[in-house]
Amino acid sequence: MKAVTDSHPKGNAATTYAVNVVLPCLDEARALPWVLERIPPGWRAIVVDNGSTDGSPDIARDLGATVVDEPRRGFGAACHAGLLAADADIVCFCDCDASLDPGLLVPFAAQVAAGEADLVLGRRRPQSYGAWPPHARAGNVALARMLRRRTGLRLRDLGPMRAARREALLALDLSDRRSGYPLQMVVRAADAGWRVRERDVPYLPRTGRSKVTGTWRGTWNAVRDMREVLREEPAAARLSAPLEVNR
Ligand SMILES: Nc1nc2c(ncn2[C@@H]2O[C@H](COP(=O)(O)OP(=O)(O)OP(=O)(O)O)[C@@H](O)[C@H]2O)c(=O)[nH]1
Ligand SMILES: [Mg+2]
Repeated sequence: MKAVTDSHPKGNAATTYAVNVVLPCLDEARALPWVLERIPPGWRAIVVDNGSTDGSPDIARDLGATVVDEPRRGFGAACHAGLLAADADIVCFCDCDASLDPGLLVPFAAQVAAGEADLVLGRRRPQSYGAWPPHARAGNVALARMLRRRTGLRLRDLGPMRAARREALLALDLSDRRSGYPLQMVVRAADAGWRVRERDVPYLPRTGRSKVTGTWRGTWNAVRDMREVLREEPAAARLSAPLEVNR
């Protein structure tokens, strides 16, 4: 695999690192060409097909992506299968519905590679009214508030676009396989003392039919999964639980 050479933002030393982009995909045939042509040169796109029936995996393969099959439904199941299949130093995540441009992940990966952050998140800035329905925005504000209460982290969004080191991500041992996965990643990262940073990214209306945010059922399921994650004991308490049993 090709690695990316980038000059270090604070000095002359060049840093070389490989990047994989995990793209969870459920019936995104119409969005895939737009998404895959924006993968930065030298990066590997890992499209995780989650049981599409619209030909998405063949389209992704034809466009040069690595395709991983994850038969178990769920956003988290798809993201995690991509993380397990990745082999680069740095792993990025991006939705596969053309609402976010994966080309914008370059500074995300650079910030992680330079050691300036452990997890970089894209703060979605809607470019038109239709890009982000009001109920989803309001839910996100409430979620950011709950996250702050739980972890002390002051984030303004919990978007799907992100970058971190692969080995560190694996060590978080994420267990959610549905809509709570992105939140669990941030909560566990905060508990582990990671430096979490946000960068603005334009948020565009998705291509194709809405499955989560634009539907009541999808939104309700997402809220339920995220509530579960916030109920989880902090990492320290989880790890010390067996000792307490032995006392
Ligand atoms: N909803 C859903 N999306 C999945 C699943 N597996 C993979 N995905 C992909 O995960 C990404 C995010 O899902 P989206 O359906 O865009 O969720 P969202 O952005 O909250 O809401 P909408 O764009 O309004 O549907 C997309 O690229 C999906 O194709 C799954 O089981 N359910
Ligand atoms: Mg979407």
